[in-house]
Amino acid sequence: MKEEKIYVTRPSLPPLEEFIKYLEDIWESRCLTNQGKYHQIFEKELADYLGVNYVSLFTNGTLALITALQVLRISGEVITTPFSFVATTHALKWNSIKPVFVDIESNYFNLNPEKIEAAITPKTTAILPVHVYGNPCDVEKIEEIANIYGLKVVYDACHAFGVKKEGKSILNFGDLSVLSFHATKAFTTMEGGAIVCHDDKTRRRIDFLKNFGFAGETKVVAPGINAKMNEAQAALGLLQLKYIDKYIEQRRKIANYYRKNLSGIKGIRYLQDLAGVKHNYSYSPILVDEKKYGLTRDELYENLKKQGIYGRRYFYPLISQFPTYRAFDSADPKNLAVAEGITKQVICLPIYPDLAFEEVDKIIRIITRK
Ligand code: T4K
Repeated sequence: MKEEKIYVTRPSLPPLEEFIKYLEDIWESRCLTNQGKYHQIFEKELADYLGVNYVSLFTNGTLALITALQVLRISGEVITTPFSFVATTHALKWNSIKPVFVDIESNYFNLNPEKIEAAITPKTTAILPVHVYGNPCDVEKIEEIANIYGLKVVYDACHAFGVKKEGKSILNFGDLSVLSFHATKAFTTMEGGAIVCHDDKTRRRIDFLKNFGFAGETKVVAPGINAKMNEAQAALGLLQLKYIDKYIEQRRKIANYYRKNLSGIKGIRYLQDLAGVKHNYSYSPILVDEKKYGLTRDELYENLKKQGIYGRRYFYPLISQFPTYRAFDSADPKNLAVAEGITKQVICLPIYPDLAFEEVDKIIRIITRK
């Protein structure tokens, strides 16, 4: 039994020799960035893999989110969730957009569509939901509301790489979806991200905006930013596509093992897979019901830590509790009762393809106190 620390995640990487071949080619060509060969090939192959029309690669998910809002000229107020990583709301702030927090539902912790309409004002221009832990939002209901009120929908799909619903990529819903390929994600290019869109006109606008607004050697059409993925990362992404199915399959086995062994433990809830959904098992959240389990979430979190298990309380505190946002009316805990409850109960357990089952057993033993 290894006695090393076990973290919430650990990146999956292809054999180094395979990556070195790509690096040699990049060195030789001296083409390092600005939509080079690997950038172009990876964009195409990634779109095919994901089952979407167009992918535009980015430096990271945060810049992709900020740019996605620019692409659609979103302004005023945007309805979003407090139960996410801070980057979701920061992307609004960087566009001088006011976030309006709406509560989540208690099954999969995504934005509750039933609560959206009450938060719409004349200033609302869009909805920014998050497929939290890769579990799909109620995309049909969100689309219905967006259509009635003439709102745009940008999905923060940073956790939802490869997720499908009834065989169709979840990234095909909404106007745009944003991915992250950060080191902590199921699919990684070290840092990285992408915007997924449905038509070529939009893709071109995205490409202008991520390259300073250039639409030709001397033509600048918008105050764009520099958010291009470099060739080494694109090559890594290309290579990762060969292995991603294997990675996700291994994650699935670990998730099922946790679920089987934690079922029946009073006060511990492990999420069920959704019917008709191909999950990516990028996170492994449990909810700790203090009264039934006999320990608080934080006590269990500390117990795990004492034994070298570094789970994470994603997402605690809620975004709405950070100083930048807590003064907004919509950040009032009374408005966000479900999110306020879940944020105090959740721990994401370690899950990654290289996690050994003996390590998973150790985690289960600590939780079940056996
Ligand atoms: N929207 C959502 C919903 C997101 O979750 C995120 C990012 C974004 C937008 C923005 O996308 P990016 O701009 O990041 O592409 C991490 C990540 O930094 C962040 O990408 C991620 N979400 C968030 C949920 O988690 P931290 O501060 O918890 O990461 P850190 O460095 O503590 O890493 C966690 C564990 O992972 C470490 O204890 C060990 C392991 N690890 C980490 C890194 C960076 C490794 O083994 N190797 C590594 O290189 O934020």
